[in-house]
Amino acid sequence: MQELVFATHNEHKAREIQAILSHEYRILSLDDVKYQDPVPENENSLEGNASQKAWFIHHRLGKDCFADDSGLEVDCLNGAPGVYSARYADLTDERKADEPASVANIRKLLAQMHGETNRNARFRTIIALILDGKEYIFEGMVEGEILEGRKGSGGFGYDPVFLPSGYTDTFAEMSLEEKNIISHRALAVLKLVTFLKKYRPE
Ligand code: ITT
Repeated sequence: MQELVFATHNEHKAREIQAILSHEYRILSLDDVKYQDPVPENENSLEGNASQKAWFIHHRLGKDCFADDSGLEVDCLNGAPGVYSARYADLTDERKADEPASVANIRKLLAQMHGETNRNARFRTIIALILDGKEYIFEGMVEGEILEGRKGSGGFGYDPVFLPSGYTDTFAEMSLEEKNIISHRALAVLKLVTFLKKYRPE
């Protein structure tokens, strides 16, 4: 069975993809291959980060691999927080001691958007795959809008303020199964999996 390293320390993400690809590929997380060091992620776009992480691990381990990066892009903020979604509040020191990042990030986002009528936004995921020395990019996207306050207690990150287009529930009000049908991450993974299932080396 062909092995594919997923350049993440997040076991949960790795196991999810393994479940879909169980017969064709063996997915190894960085912990599976005993790679403990951080993976650099200092580009200024999702594409740049996913690509940087995938090539970095490929060069370190000499193996086929893939990496992902995701973010929330808000139109009236010119695409922010985007690639900085995980540390949006930290960028401007707006996180109180002991406060979870997501609480501070949402507070900052709502303050930045106060009074804005154009609340269009999207979540985007990029996956970069290095296979037989070549790079392939997959994108997943979900359009929606940012509410004026939080709704729901599930999910993570910006889920309580993100209402996907055509739905009445925020991501934080959906079950994981419901979110996984329409989410940016699920759509990018589906494209990766479809590609891998059809792939034949030249
Ligand atoms: P890694 O350890 O895998 O890098 P991460 O938390 O950085 O995990 P991502 O790169 O997938 O996760 O996403 C970056 C940030 O974008 C994440 O911390 C959230 O703030 C936000 N985000 C991404 N996907 C999201 C989702 O489905 N719901 C809510 N927020 C999300």
